[in-house]
Amino acid sequence: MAKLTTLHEFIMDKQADFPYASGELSRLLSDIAIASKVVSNDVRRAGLMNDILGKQGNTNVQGEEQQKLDVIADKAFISVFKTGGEVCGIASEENDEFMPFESEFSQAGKYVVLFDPLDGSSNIDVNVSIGTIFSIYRRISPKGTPATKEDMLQEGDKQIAAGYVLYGSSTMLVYTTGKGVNGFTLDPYIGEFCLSHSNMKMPETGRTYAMNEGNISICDPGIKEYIETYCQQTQPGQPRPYSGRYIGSLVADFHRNLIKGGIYIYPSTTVDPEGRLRLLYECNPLAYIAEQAGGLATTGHERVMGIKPTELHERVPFFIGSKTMVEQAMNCLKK
Ligand code: AFP
Repeated sequence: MAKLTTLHEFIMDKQADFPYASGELSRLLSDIAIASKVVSNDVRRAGLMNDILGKQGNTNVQGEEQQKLDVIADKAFISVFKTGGEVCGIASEENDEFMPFESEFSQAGKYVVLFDPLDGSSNIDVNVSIGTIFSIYRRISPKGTPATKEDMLQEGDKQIAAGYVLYGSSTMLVYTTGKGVNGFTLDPYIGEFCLSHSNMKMPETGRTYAMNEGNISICDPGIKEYIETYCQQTQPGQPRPYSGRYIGSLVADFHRNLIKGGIYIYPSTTVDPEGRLRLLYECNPLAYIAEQAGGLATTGHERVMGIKPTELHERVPFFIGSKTMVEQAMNCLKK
């Protein structure tokens, strides 16, 4: 068997791509891998442990009911960020406010991390794939001071790195630092993420669409037109219409589309005029990965990563996936 490249080895090799790198980003990525192994272990045992599975008993700032695993994952990631020394503050989908770290040690860190500790939490109790999504920015505030809200509210274009961990049939970590996208599968025998998907490219088009079609009557008519015209009718030269696949965990739907080609749509609706997905914790990091892999991510009208955020928990309509499919959907909206 050929020798596997571990995530740690890969990160160290890639550090040479950034001539002035101090190693902090490399250490931060390694810390993320450690936290995700902890969360992966909890996810794998969830069905056996009453203290892991089920509702936490409170709602988060989005008004959504928190699951115990949401909180466990949130704490696991915050703990590695607080003790690593590279991060001066974080913002998480599970917390109302951003969290500047208090210690001098952390305030010397040059990065902030924004993350969704467990995306797709309504799938936890039914053993369906869920994931963690993260986004790393260089702080704007001076080193040695507490992190500020401005550090958190940066355009997606300013991301230094982004990625996700998918707790699926295997656990995978996929990330980019702006030089392509690479995926690592957790080998449970040795407890290491190993390179399994190098230089990932999203096919220019695909045959799968993911959308909560229960919302179709409360969307812009352009969405209905896109779904009916492009997805549900057999296209010239094709044997049948596209396949509809909606997991309800964005990270899992995105991962499938990244590998096989496809589109994920969460548009604005009359109930959620801004859409449902969070710009900072879900859309920007996946948009960075999509673009790095040759795909597109828009609100239906503009590039997601060009938006200047104004609020921590801001939502945007989201169209992400294979370039041609996203462009076709946007053309239908224009009409
Ligand atoms: P949760 O993490 O709160 O379950 O949200 C999941 C999510 O942000 C995204 O991962 C899903 O695709 C989408 O929301 C599901 O939303 P609907 O239930 O409205 O289809």
